[in-house]
Amino acid sequence: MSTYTIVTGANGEIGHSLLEKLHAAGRTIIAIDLNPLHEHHAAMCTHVFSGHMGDVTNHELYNSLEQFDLDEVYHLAALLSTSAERNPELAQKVNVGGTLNLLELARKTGKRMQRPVKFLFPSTIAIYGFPSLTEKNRAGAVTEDEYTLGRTMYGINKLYCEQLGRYYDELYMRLAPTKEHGWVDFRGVRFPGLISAFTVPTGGTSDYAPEMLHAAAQGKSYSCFVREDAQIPFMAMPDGVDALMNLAAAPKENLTRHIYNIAAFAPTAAQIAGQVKSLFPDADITFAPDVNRQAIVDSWCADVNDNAARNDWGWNANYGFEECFRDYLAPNIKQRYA
Ligand code: AKB
Repeated sequence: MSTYTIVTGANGEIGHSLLEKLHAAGRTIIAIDLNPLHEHHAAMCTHVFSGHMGDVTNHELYNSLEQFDLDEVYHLAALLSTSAERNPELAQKVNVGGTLNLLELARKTGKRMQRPVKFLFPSTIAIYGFPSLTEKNRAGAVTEDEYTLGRTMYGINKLYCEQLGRYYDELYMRLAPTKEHGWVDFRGVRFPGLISAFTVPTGGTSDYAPEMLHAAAQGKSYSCFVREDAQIPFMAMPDGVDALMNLAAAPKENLTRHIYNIAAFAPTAAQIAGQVKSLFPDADITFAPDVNRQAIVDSWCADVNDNAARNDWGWNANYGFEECFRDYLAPNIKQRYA
């Protein structure tokens, strides 16, 4: 009998790349998303739940999912930082409620199968919160346990879900007479801003980097909503997807924590614009900071320390800043808009 890999948010920008890599790795995939998958991606999955049945807050969905034996859950569905700030109640419902529903599904399935279900959780640099730019710049690359005082609804949602995952893995219903914890093997990475050659994200605050690039590739002008000196970490999409899959494959006994920072490069917005212009010399990029979105970016860390991921499961990004633009973005994005 098959065992399945669930991907929620399968139609999102991480979802597309993850489906391709999981499919190439021979997984039997159940895709879940509010929006129907394009034929190309749907063909990689044995089951696709979309519309009302693709809503991670809909309990009917879980009645249908309980029949499947599961190896892994990649729970990508979420409202990103800008969308969550515009609708905090919906963010709580989707980001926290949806995660709780998926953790419950994983726990019940693990208990039924008598082996843990791996739960891969994309957390974020938005869980960090700096009260001032001076403090952010002084801190430099932060470790997982410093400055975890997120200042957005999204960051706070994700930080809570990191703790919820740890609770399900280590402590769930510790007063029960039977063993209820340990049926979920909870692992996650804190993603920086991700840059894909194929998709443009929606609803995030790190979106200025991919927006700038995709606008230039299409010959459109772009007005950047943060200052030229705004700095947060970024990563090429293939590295982000590899990070999730490599963490999933790591032997549990090597892991010293549930949530890991992962780093690749940490450019300023002006440096990103410089790289975009080196690919598209006619790019028309101007800077018109939006005070509120700028404040969100200023509250996030300038960079992360990823020593734990390097030591525990051999994390290492394939693409540095220049390689990302030269070897991954340039060839793929030119082809995409050709
Ligand atoms: C966002 O901008 O909200 C996300 C993130 C940094 O997690 N891309």
